[in-house]
Amino acid sequence: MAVLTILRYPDPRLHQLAKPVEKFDERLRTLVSDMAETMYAAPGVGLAATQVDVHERLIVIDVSDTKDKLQVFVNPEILGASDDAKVYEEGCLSVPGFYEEVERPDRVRVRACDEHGKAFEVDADGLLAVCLQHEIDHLNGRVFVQYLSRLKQSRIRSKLLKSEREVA
Ligand code: GNR
Ligand code: NI
Repeated sequence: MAVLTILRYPDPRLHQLAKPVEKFDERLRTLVSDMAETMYAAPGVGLAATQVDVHERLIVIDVSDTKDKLQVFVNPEILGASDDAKVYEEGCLSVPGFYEEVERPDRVRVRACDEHGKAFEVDADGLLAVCLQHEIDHLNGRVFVQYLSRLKQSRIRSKLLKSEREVA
C-alpha cells in the first residue's frame, strides 16, 4: 500500500488522454489499492489515474459518509446523460483550494468493469453523477477549471504557480 503523489494544475500531464486498461492483473489491483489509499488520505471523494500520472482508464470513488464504500471503475463509458442539468460547487485534488460552480447533466448511466474485469452498469445521480463525470473528464485530459471563464482559469493558474514557487 502506498500514498501516491497527486499532480497539480497546471501540470501538462493532467491533459494527457488515458488509454484503456487491457490486463486485469495483480499490477492493476495494486494500483487500485494505492489509488484508494491516496484518495482516502487526501481526503477526496474520487481519484482518476491521470492525477497520479498513470495514463490508464481507471477511477476510484467513495461518496459514502462512512468512507467504506469504495467503487472502482475500469474503462468507464457514459452510455447516456439526462437532458436536465445541475450546478454543483466542484473542487479537485489537483486544484487545491479552489471551489467553483460547474453545470453538468443531473444523471448519467455508466458502464465499466471492476478490478477483476467484470462488467457492470450504474445509474448515477447526485454527487456520484458529478464525481463520475469529473473523473471521466480527467481520463480525457480535462480538468474542471476548463469549464470556467478564461479569466478565472488564468487567475487559478497563476495562484497555483505562485504557491508552488513559495513551497520550493
Ligand atoms: O474530492 C473531490 N471532491 C469533489 C467535490 C465536488 C465535485 C467533484 C469532486 S472530485 C474531488 C476529488 C478529485 O479531484 N477527483 O478528481
Ligand atoms: Ni479532480
